[in-house]
Amino acid sequence: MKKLAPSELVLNPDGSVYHLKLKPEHIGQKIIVVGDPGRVALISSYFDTIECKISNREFVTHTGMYNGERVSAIATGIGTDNIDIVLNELDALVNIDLESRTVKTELTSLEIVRIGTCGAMQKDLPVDSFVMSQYGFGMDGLLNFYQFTPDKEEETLLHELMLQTAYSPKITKPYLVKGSSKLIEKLGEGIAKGITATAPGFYGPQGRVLRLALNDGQLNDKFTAFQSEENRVVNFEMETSALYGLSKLLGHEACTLCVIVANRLANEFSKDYHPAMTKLIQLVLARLTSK
Ligand code: R1P
Ligand code: URA
Repeated sequence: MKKLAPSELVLNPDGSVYHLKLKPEHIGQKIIVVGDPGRVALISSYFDTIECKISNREFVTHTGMYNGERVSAIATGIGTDNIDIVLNELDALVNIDLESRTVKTELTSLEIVRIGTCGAMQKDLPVDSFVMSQYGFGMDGLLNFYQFTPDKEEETLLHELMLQTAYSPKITKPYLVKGSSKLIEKLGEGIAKGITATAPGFYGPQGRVLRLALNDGQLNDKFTAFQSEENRVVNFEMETSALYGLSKLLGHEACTLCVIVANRLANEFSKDYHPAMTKLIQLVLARLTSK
């Protein structure tokens, strides 16, 4: 069996994984990931008991019990580059024997739910309401570094999106990945759903013009107008495509739910999204741990 070199699987002197600073015993099988490190303490404030709090850089982890289940809340920081680190290190914690540095023969599948904030791309999705990502449309390019073969449904929807938006190769080579059907069904009742456009930035990549002109200033309008059967683009954020892509490749279940903090069509930003975030956290914890 191939032994992973210290330069490839990087461990700290205490045996923890390099960036997350976690050991296998520090995480549960149910994981909630958030961009904002401050959101982790809000999540763990609802745990029945807290077992450990570990942090390094922006990667803050609290693990505890909720409704009889072991749950970890982990901050990823912003962006798909950080998702590459978090997903690979989480997978190493469960699927690589860190002592022998070899991949285990029996693999573990994690349930990973992202609770984020986002900007809505449809008029009927108001600020402070919730939206779930059925698909992640990646404009970030991360998955292009890995061998990924989309299934027929993903391939068809990607083709349709690129066609209807006349997506320019000058921007990036996009990809599209479906979220976990199992988690979407378990967590999604009564929540608006659709395609999430994951951008490699908050400003230009999401069509925001402060002082710089864009290569395609019409892209947001084309996302809003896109329609394919019942599918439409519902929101912009910055992590879901990579989370879905890497989870699918590594054999984990993943889905994203967000509080809408901006409605780009109404030119509106939430006056205070924290009450809505608190509600979403409670809803996800209850549904994720329901038997
Ligand atoms: C941008 O403000 C950040 O907020 C969103 C985006 O995906 C990006 O990370 O999510 P989080 O609130 O989870 O960070
Ligand atoms: N997060 C984003 O990435 N975009 C928004 O518009 C709001 C939150």
